[in-house]
Amino acid sequence: MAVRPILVIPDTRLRAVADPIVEVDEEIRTLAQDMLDTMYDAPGIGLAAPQIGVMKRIVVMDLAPEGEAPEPMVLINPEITHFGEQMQVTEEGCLSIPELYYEVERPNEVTVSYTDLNGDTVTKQAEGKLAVCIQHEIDHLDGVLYIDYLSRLKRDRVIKKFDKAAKRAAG
Ligand code: K2U
Ligand code: ZN
Repeated sequence: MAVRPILVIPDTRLRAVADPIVEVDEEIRTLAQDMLDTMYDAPGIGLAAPQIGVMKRIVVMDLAPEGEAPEPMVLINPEITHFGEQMQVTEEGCLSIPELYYEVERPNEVTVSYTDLNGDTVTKQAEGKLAVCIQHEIDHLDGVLYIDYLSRLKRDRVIKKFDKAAKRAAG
């Protein structure tokens, strides 16, 4: 049980490619719980391991409506095996790019295959907000951030804002 610090851009670890997980052991189970604790504390509906500085291919999500029983999901080595034809535009945010929200266009439906905490392979079809979250989190495992889908002007404006804040914090 541990809430861990969430990295914020321009931390370079957010741009690295995470490593596959070879074995679902106690270390991975503890990491998954820490990620869920950190996500709920933020609060958020998803979190990828690189966002807490752990370069492993694992993401957590919980899209249960507020006030209802939590529905935690842990996806190890997730891969999208199919993208739907239809696109959807939704407003996205990111715990590593705090307090900014922009509209992003993504496929409305995906099929994702992953390993669960029991070590079993799961294949799941998702649409709507769950499909968005799955794509957003798996992007994090490849060093891709949702601002990369914005116009160059908007993206550069966001990067400049956080670069300036980082320089000020460094003194
Ligand atoms: O990866 C993250 O930074 C967690 C995001 C995941 C997410 C972003 C956009 C759309 C769906 C999921 C956080 O949950 S950001 C906070 C948030 C919460 C609800 C809806 C949108 C954004
Ligand atoms: Zn994010």
